[in-house]
Amino acid sequence: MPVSGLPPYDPSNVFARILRGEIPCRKVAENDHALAFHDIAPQAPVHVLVIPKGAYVSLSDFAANATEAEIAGFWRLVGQVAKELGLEAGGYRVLSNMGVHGHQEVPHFHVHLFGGRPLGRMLP
Ligand code: D5M
Repeated sequence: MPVSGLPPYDPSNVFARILRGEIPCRKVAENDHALAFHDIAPQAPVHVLVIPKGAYVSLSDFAANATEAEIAGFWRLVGQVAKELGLEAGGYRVLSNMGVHGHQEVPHFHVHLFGGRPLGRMLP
């Protein structure tokens, strides 16, 4: 049972379809547990999405139900992508929208990785 307040995982969501190869993505990197690809509507010079390969509807679902290996693999890929895209020198931002109040649009857990310019102060 998801703990996010969102409906149960829907395998027809767009990120599940990307994982199954049914629709294309601009892949950046992947490992056994996670995939990173460019956002289709970038909000910064670098705007990458990192998603787990497992079926988790939200951050809360992932945090509660993913294995230690999945959690480690996911966050290692976030850090790896930031490094490989040259974001460590200037810095970057990682953000996850969760549920209705968080304005989550795609019901497969993901984080946004933004960088490539000063991002300003984050506002709610
Ligand atoms: O944001 C979901 C994000 O997913 C939003 O920035 C657009 C992006 N998106 C949606 N469809 C695609 C495809 N097909 N490729 C790449 N990026 C995509 P959130 O509000 O956090 O759920």
